[in-house]
Amino acid sequence: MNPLTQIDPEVSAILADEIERETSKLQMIASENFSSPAVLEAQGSVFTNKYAEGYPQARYYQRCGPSDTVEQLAINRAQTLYQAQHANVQPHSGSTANLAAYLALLQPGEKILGMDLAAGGHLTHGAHANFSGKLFQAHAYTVHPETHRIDYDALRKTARKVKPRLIIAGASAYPRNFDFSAFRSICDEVGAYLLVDMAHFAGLVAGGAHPNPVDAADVVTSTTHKTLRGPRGGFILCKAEHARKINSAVFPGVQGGPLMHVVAAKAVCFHEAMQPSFRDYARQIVSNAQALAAALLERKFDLVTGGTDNHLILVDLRNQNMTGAEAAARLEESGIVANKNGIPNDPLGPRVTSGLRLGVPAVTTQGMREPEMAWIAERIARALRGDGGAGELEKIRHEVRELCERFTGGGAS
Ligand code: DSN
Repeated sequence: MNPLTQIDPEVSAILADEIERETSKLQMIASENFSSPAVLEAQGSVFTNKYAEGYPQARYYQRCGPSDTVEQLAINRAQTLYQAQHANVQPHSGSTANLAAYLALLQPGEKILGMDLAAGGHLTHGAHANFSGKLFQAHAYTVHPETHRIDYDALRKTARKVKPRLIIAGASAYPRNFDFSAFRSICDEVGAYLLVDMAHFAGLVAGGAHPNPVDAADVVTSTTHKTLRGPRGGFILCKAEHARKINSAVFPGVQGGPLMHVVAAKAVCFHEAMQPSFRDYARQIVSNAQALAAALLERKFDLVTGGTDNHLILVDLRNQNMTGAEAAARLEESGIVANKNGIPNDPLGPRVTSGLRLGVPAVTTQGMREPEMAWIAERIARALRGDGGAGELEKIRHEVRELCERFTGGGAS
């Protein structure tokens, strides 16, 4: 008997419900994935019990031998995987990684320049409601009004005018690659640090399917649970000259004790990402996203930037007479889980939106390939274009369940 079923049947039943949902619906939220049983085992391990404030060989608690070994292993693996001079694997999340990076490089009140939230940027890149917009003078760059790609000439002009101390490259809903050398040259011209937040595409970088930002950037921040397919958490890579400042900004600057069970799971995730099969996985993510984009374009959907270079697609729903909120609800009813998302210059607010963000990291982990992407595009078209009647959505939901039963490569089972 699983002790949880005896000790807390209520939570046990909720977990069973989550497993059922993860395995019977298509998980197409771009920032989600299925981590492996090995990652889940390390994350659910006895390291949950241990306090290890400090860093390997320099702890504030006794009996940290295994903690030192596992953290050093995670550090070494992260450095090797990304060819980085220094790694800090303690940030609890991408947000705390960004907070620590800012506090390491900047004084409160200094200027930062990040991608506008409304153009696909992230809250921690200077949104007014976030610490990044409250602690720093936040300025934003946006995308070209027609191509919806980053306009590097416009970015250079904005940087010359604003004179930020830090420029951030990275986003939550940008379907194209970043030109890191263009960012570096703009930073050099205006005397700014370059921070690359690779949270979304860290797995693609690890698998060689996206340019590596480590050389161009002063600091790279990331999460481990998106395309990288590890536990929920963050990490930071940087040049050796910033190592001390980054370490002391993470601990004791932003956090207390590291989550050693998550650090152990990060070590496993970096190990998995070093395997040759992970290169195939990363390449397949991009091929799947491009196949899904092509199939949606064939069905007359408008895609922001006209397609994708990475793991995600942003559908502009304005020609479908449907909001992002309606589309996401209809899709969930059909067994396809995605999220509403603002599009550049969205006329609707963030609770409604005119866009739908679709990601393929999780379905690629399950083993789906290009034919399944065309299959999914057809169901998306049926779900969004039909009359939305419960009968049609239920029919699609059954078809989706049958598809999911054939692809059980996910980590949840
Ligand atoms: N909330 C994440 C996403 O869905 O993109 C980013 O942190």
